[in-house]
Amino acid sequence: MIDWHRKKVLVLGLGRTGISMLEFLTQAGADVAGYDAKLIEDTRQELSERFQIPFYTDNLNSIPNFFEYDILALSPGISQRQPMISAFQQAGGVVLGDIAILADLLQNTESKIIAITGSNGKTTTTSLVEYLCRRSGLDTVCAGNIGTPVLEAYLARSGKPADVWVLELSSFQLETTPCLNATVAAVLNISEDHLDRYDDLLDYAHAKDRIFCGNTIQVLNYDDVFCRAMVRHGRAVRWFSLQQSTDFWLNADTLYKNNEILIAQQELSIQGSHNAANVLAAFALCEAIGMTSTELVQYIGDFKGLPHRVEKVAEISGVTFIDDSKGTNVGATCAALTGLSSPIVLIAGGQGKGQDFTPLQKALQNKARAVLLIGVDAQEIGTVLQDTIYPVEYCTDLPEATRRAFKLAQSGDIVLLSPACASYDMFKGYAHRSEVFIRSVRELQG
Ligand code: UMA
Ligand code: ADP
Repeated sequence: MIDWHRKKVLVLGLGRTGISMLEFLTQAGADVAGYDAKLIEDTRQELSERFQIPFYTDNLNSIPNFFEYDILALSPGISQRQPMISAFQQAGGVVLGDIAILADLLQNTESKIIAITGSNGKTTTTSLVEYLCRRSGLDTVCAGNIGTPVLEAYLARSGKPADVWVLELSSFQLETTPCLNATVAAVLNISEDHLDRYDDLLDYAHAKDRIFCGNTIQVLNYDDVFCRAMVRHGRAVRWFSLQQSTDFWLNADTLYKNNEILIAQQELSIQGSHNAANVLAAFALCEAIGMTSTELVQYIGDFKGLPHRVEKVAEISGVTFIDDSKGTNVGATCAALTGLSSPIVLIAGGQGKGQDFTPLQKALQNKARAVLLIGVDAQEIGTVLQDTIYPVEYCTDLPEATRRAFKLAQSGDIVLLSPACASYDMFKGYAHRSEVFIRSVRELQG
């Protein structure tokens, strides 16, 4: 285990993850300092009172004796490819993140780790696994990209060991995790996301593949070419598929384990084939830590979906309004469109993160009544939807787009908010974007 006592550690980024690292590291006796590119005076004062350590802001190169730290502890929002950070590494310094610190704490303990990544379906699958573990009576901690930083969760237990840690991990978090040593881990799928941070799709897929470091059982999507390439020599692998007979698969609206029927898709409360894939992956993960298919099938029907993910929010004059604000990349929006059958007025746009929007053409074909675009990268989406037979219009904000969508929709249609983009150009986050959408829909009702 890492001996933190008197280690000189600089924590980079003072959001929720950074604060949890400060808390853990100061308690562990490290000699800590903190940095955030945007540290306002009030926050600095608050943090200084709480931690009594030095805090820095502005540029990394303004930090005194930067190269004399032993370790840089990075928040996920900060890329280790920033020149100062890669220079630090090249000079022999260690760079790691909160997941690496947790992995170190849990090694040689009895706790199992179930880790989940992928471009889409992470939060749903993580919540499914957490739910199934809890229902089967396991003392379960769920943390990571889903919202609670892992060290915040660790400290909250005051040293009490858990049976299982269920971790949702982003590519950002995996970049700074040399070896997780999970009991079992899944990569659900790989499609374009975060290309403003990675060189290309392969570079992004490599970051996700790090989840398998250690003697970890691999759960992989047989339908995804990137996942198929992630099989590691000598490892146990559990495949799931919506197309092929594999370990866990879907055939004629029924979920199977090899040749054994598990459950009919219609008995699941969560809709769409993408959610069937999430359930198959969750089953494979839970079985790998010893749960039986009988208990998994017994519990799964009661799992309700999560908000902001293809969630019906209202019906007005025969038009159904669906909130998929969590559809923050092209793959997610395509999955949402594929799962819905009525004519759709799609509201999309926001921060495009360098994605190729072309797959939307096919997903919208024979389905779109109209497309309404908002946000900084609206034009980029509009460009790939030129020459379509349905109208593509630009709106100044989400309330205007919602009103216009209702005008264009006919009875029986769906108005779908599934932006294929991040929200930060116009909103505080995807939940805020949902709020604005739902408020706009309520005004239409009024
Ligand atoms: N900052 C810098 N320099 C930079 C960038 C950021 O100093 O170059 C500072 C910011 O000023 C800010 C702080 O870093 O004060 C924010 O740190 P952070 O962006 O790492 O955010 P946290 O609050 O610690 O939240 C992070 C995850 N955020 C990101 O990965 C961007 C949360 O995932 C996660 O829930 C949380 O840790 C707990 O693990 C959010 C997310 O958007 C939901 N994830 C992406 C996704 O799902 O697509 C990957
Ligand atoms: P993540 O945490 O990876 O963003 P979520 O479970 O929050 O994933 O789902 C986000 C969106 O991605 C959903 O609104 C849905 O449109 C889409 N989605 C969910 N699961 C899948 C999947 N397995 N494959 C493709 N798209 C999916």
